[in-house]
Amino acid sequence: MFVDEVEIHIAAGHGGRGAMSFRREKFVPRGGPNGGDGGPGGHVYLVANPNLNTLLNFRFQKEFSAGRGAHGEGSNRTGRSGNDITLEVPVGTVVFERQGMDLVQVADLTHADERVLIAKGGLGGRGNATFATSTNRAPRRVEPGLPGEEKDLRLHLKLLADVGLVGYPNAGKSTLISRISAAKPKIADYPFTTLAPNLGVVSLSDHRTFVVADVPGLIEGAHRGSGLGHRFLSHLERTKVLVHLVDVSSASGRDPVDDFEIISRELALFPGRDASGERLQDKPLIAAANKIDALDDPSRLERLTEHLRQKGVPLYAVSAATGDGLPALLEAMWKQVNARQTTALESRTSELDPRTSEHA
Ligand SMILES: Nc1nc2c(ncn2[C@@H]2O[C@H](COP(=O)(O)OP(=O)(O)OP(=O)(O)O)[C@@H](O)[C@H]2O)c(=O)[nH]1
Ligand SMILES: [Mg+2]
Repeated sequence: MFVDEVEIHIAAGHGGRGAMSFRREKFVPRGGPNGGDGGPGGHVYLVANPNLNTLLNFRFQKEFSAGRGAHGEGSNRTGRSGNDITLEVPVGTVVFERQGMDLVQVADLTHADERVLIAKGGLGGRGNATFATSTNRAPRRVEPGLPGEEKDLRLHLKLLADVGLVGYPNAGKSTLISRISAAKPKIADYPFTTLAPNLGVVSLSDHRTFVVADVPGLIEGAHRGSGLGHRFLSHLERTKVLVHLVDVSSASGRDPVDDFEIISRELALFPGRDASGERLQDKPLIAAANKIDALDDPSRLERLTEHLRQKGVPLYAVSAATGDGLPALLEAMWKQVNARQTTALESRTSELDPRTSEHA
């Protein structure tokens, strides 16, 4: 089951108390203080596991605590440290912390095996040995351990893909991803076959690879919650390019130009933005006229071609079923993905390079 939003409570461990103790040895009448420090409490970590693709586990368990630090002991023994705990989340998990009425983003795990310290354990208290001075050789002072951090977190999985496939249900999105990658999503001749996003890796010649996401189909009124609504579009927020699949066979019973316009409107009404403030409708768009193997009425494709020419949207005629036209579509996807990778890299290097700074 695909779960992309959960709320959990985490608690790091309390530090142990410092010990009050005095040396007791035969024939030594008044031994000095030897109470050790309390051990520190365990931390809570999050780590991105590339083999996970859902937050499902957090449906069943929502409370997590790291171990307490043990109390200090005599003979200057420091208490044992509390055990750390590490919670595994899928790559693409964004972490928010509830702070009063606000949710504040505190982490974004975008790389495999990325690890963040999310709640710190409390320090152990000092034992009485630490407080001995030349004037107070028998201190009776110890410190309690400090509490560990506790947090209410909301985990939101936003898949990381380069290309997002959008379109009406039944347009052939899952067929396409199964054809161009190793993904094996369910494919069937009825709407809303796909109920959760699928990711697939596309490999082209010369070690060129990119990740494609297939999300459940959209219908008119998705922004008001019709069909599966906008719910899964947040998984496209971080894509670089959108590919809009339009069924041009007559079997859809709809007009391809209307389909294109209706879905484009729904995309424009999606309020989500990526980290740079970009909305779905601002992303580069490629259109694909699908099912040309079943194109019984060529005028349907001609009208769509003319409509998109006027709008300046590139269109590729393909058949996800037979593979016709797919090499050109994949090259077009790669070109856009690569162009945006380069721009992202350039802007990052110019931030770092003092020569390109305005103040230089
Ligand atoms: N003739 C033909 N049929 C296709 C083609 N692509 C997909 N289909 C058929 O169209 C139907 C729907 O395909 P899917 O890939 O499940 O469509 P989808 O867009 O993923 O649909 P949802 O998951 O419901 O949004 C299936 O019966 C496919 O076999 C194509 O290029 N030609
Ligand atoms: Mg599907």
